[in-house]
Amino acid sequence: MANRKKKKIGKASNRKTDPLAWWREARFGMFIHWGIYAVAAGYWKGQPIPRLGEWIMHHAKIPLAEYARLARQFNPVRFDADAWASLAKQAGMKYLVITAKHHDGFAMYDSPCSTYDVMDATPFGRDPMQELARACRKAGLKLGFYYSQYQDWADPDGGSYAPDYDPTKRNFDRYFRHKCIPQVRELLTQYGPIGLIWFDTPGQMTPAQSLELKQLVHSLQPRCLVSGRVGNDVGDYGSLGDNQIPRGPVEGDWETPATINDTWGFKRQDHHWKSAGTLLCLLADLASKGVNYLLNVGPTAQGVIPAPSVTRLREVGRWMKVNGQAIHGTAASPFPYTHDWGRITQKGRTLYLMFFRWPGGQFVLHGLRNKVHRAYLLAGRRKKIAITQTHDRKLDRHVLRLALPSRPPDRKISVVVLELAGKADADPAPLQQGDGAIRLQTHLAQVHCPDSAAPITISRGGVADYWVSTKNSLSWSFKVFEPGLFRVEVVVARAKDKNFPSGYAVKVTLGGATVEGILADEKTVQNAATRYHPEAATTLGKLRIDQPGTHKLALGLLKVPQGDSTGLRVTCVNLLPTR
Ligand code: FHN
Repeated sequence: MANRKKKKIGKASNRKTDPLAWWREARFGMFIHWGIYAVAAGYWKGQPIPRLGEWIMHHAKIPLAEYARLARQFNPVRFDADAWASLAKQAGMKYLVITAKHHDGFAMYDSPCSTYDVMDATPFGRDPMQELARACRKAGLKLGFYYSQYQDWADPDGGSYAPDYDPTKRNFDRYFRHKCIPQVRELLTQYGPIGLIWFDTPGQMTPAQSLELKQLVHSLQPRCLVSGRVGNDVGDYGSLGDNQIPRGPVEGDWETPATINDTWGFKRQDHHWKSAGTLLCLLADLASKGVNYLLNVGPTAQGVIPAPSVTRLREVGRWMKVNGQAIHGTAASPFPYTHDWGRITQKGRTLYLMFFRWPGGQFVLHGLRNKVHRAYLLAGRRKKIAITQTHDRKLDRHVLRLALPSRPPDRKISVVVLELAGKADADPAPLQQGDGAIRLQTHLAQVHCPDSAAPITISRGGVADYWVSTKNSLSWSFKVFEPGLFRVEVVVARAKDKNFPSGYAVKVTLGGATVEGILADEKTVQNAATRYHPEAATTLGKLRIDQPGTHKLALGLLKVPQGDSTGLRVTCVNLLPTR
């Protein structure tokens, strides 16, 4: 994940002067991973090769000369640039980013500085990037090129993530000057205006090299954006991790690249397609946090986007046709936390409530301080919804009640539009929600680190990272409206390629009472966001809150299992009403 400087969220973009304006408005784009790896399609010498399709050369340890022979079989006669652009458009996507060169080093366009490209090495004889550039212009989509600037497995000096890669035996700068820079120049001079260059995996590039690339792009096309993965914090916008869903709003301009099944490049054996409903939840979730969704398809070696991707994108498009205004041009939710029933975006004086689960009947939203002039459903006949608003001064409790129809107007995500008297103003404190639950997310916690040698850091994704000291703790202040007995649940995230942390003992203190216990993966959290970043919840016990008002909860660490260096990765503490 690339870091970058923080910028203000929800900033007004001036379309003419701000090169990021179109990108912020877009919110949704199509990623395309297409290369000669699609010929192998996840198999090598008859054997299925695990993990990502576009990494087959690396994972199956294929010698370059053998891998290069795939090019001779690459003849995508069914490739139709207009059909791809029109599918992206139908899905409600506003930009398209395609792999011009991935880590395998093979250029999917006519590259004058290399013969390892689609024109010289394949029987195809057409430049797909030229055709896509034309198709995107016609369809009104921005076109971006993915370019692997560091990894190049075909160049003797290119970078690699292979365990035996020895930078002292290679001259990366020679590759950088003889291949990378000339190819980036080609991409920006051969295809007309380019929306962005999507660099990836900067590896061991120096700040000077990253900056040189960025300046090259801007010198050739001043309005072309440079993705954060150019490295060393110099990109025009940031890229979160692959398939990463942050827990709360992310400050600045960010995008999540994501897969529609599990691979990026086509794999015959990957049938793990996300449903259109899941894709829409992810789109709404990211938009509610101010993050763009760059959703990938992996076309076959014949040039066809797999049918399951097409079906799903068309379904997404049907929803976007009716509800797209809740996504395009929106900013993150005014609430700093997520709601259990769905997600919120805002635009001007309008709020969009996107319901993943339709509550039907009376729906209660806490903490909206504005007067709501009008509420209506986006789907169907934009039916008006009756509103009641109250404010309890003593508790500073703002309640909005909506009288919703019993049946959801949309089978996937139903959207309720709220027209407000002014710009949305939400109580920033964590609040007890309409369903009685209190969800205390880590990104809203106060961090206490008396042991400054091992501080807890909260990641941009909203996870407590490297929490290994029993002297340190987290706490939250929150408002309770309906006191009672609550079940205390602690949710933790699993670190990449690791098991759930086991053996961590924690303590929750609320008022004078405490509950403690050892965290286990007793209940995995199932939602659209946890597929690649699993979470598990442990119930520690029950605690009573007697009075309405502001309360404070502290989470302490009692014991760290021996030999664990990952630390406790807490994402949330839930107080769930119980008897
Ligand atoms: O290694 C690549 C991977 O193949 C794919 O291109 C993704 C897309 O974001 N980026 C890299 C890993 O983060």
